Amino acid sequence: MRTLVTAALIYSNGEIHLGHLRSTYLPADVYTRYLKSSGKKAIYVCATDDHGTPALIKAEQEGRKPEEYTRYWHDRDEKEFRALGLDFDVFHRTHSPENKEATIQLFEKLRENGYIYQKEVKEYYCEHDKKYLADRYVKGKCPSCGAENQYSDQCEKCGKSLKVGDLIKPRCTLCKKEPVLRESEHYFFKLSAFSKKISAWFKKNKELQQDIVGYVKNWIKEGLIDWDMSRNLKWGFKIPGSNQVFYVWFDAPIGYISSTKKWAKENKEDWKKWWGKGTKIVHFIGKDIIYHHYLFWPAMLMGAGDLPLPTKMPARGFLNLEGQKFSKSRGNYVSLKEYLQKFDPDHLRFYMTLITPNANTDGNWNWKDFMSRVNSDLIGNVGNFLYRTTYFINKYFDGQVPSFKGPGDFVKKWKQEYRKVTGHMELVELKKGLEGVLKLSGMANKYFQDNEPWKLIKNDKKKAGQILGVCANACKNLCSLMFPFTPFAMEKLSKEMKTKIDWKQADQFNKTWKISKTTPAFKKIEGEQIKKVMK
Ligand code: B3M
Ligand code: ZN
Repeated sequence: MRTLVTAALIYSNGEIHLGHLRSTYLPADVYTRYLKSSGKKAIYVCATDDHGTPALIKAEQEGRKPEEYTRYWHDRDEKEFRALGLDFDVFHRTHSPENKEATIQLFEKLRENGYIYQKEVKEYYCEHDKKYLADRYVKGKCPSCGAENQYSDQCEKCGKSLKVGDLIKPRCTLCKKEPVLRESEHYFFKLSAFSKKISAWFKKNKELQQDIVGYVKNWIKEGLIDWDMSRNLKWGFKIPGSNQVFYVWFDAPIGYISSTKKWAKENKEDWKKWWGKGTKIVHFIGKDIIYHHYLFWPAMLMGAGDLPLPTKMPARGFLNLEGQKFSKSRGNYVSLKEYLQKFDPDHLRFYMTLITPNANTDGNWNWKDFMSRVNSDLIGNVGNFLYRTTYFINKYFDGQVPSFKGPGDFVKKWKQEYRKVTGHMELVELKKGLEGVLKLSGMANKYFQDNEPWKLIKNDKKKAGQILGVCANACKNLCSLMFPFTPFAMEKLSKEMKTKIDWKQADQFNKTWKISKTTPAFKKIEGEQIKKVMK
């Protein structure tokens, strides 16, 4: 069995902030690292989403070409993501030859299979700017929930996908004047033809997030509307035989496939195996793009006929900062770049996982809570145990892990909890998984504390060795179990301890070996650092 993990493709038109990481990029990485460290075949595929109007508008404002503008963000995003330890197997872009080819192929297939048709539609046109105004060139009030300042293709407040003419009091975002409606011929994808098939798939695939399936079913009940998938724009892939380009949401998910192709070519793999039988496809997404992933995307795949459907699509909610929405203009905002200049990537990964359940509820980043969880749970619990055990072995046993027997009880309890943790990880319950690992570390600390090896060392070195042998194995195991969450520290520690990261072996207590000097795995966060960032 193979697993292909993706995270929603990030728009290449601005900085990554902490909110992006919570719903998608970090959990996808933790999950893939878990799979790989368990010896499973898995890849983590991501890319930038380059088309669409925001990138074009911003590039125009800065007097740059959209190709070049989006490339800048692609390169910068990749660098910052990797600095957080996101270990993509490929980080490609949707504005690529591979994606162009895959998009046109899929479009042609859908057309052959009768799912594409052309229809006259009204389009916003600005008589002042002499321009057709696609999607984000127009803002107004959402007809569904009443939120002001929403773009014409989707309401960010209620998630509803909108069509031209839906917005109340539309405005051109360039000149703020009211646009007129003009007729123009667009391409449509027959989403309405897939209601039954998608419903049947929901029934069959129990691995999909059930609360979400529940309300997507309601959307289906309300009736699916065919999808306008072409635009009068100069940026995007040209539709064969037309002057229009594909709507960004058409070629974006195809980026999952084309990025896999790119990876396969460079790694001498067969991409079809990764998009075929025997592969589980897991898309991590934010709650604002459920419509696109639970409806558009499976319909596109079904319509093409020969591509596998997603197995899981974990969708998580947004992140608030100190109880308020992220907002650059209001200053309630932390970019990933700024975070990385001031703090440790592992600390973010640890805290973010703890505040992110496997659900589409929102979460909150609180700097004081961040400091206290890192200092007490990560360092006080895990770091402390790892360091004092290895320190003792170096000091009193010259780094040689003493041989030992048992102890049955402790190992039995460890194995039980370990099985639970593994079960959580399989179900993408990463927060529960990490909490379970913390429980294991707490158990190990208690074992150390209750047996007082620092006292034994003076008059019963053999017994002290017995305790420390168990603890050393617990360290080896914790190192594997913490690896998906805090990979930088665990990679360093596994080198110092001379152990291998291997999730499958992380319930085994049967090793003696020689370790070398260790350094504390984590560095404490100081109150001063937090004060500074809270301004
Ligand atoms: N770029 C929107 C988002 O990141 C979009 C995702 C595309 S996934 C194919 O929320
Ligand atoms: Zn205008």
